[in-house]
Amino acid sequence: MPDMAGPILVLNGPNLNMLGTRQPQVYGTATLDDVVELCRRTAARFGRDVTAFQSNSEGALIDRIQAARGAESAIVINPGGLTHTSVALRDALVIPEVPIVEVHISNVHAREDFRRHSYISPVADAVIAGMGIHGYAAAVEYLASRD
Ligand code: DHK
Repeated sequence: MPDMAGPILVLNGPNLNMLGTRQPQVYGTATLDDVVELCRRTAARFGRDVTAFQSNSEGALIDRIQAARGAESAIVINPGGLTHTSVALRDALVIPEVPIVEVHISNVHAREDFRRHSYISPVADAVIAGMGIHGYAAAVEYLASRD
């Protein structure tokens, strides 16, 4: 089983590589590199490491989640648009058997109706939406301090 002090995996799905330039009025001006750096700094305060992965491909995300089993001790995931569509991503997320926090930069409940349903939330321990990139830091802090 996973080493409980192992790295926290920070996963980002489709279009999150465009953070900083994509609809900054919705997603802010920080880049994905800024997000990963914030997660690393937050984890370091708890003596923990972060591994990070982003893909626009559902299959690549699923492969990376499967590889987390026994390797990472927790997952922070912003699944992007796959939040609202992907049973396969949800099925993959239970494979590593680690705590999961689902993060959305925007408040998905204050946007289009289709963003209000998440296939991921039922398998997540916690869900954060609308805190901007601070949501990632809150997720890492929660996961690092609960082990
Ligand atoms: C990011 C996306 O790419 C959208 O598809 C989601 C989420 C919301 C976010 O707020 O981070 O609907």
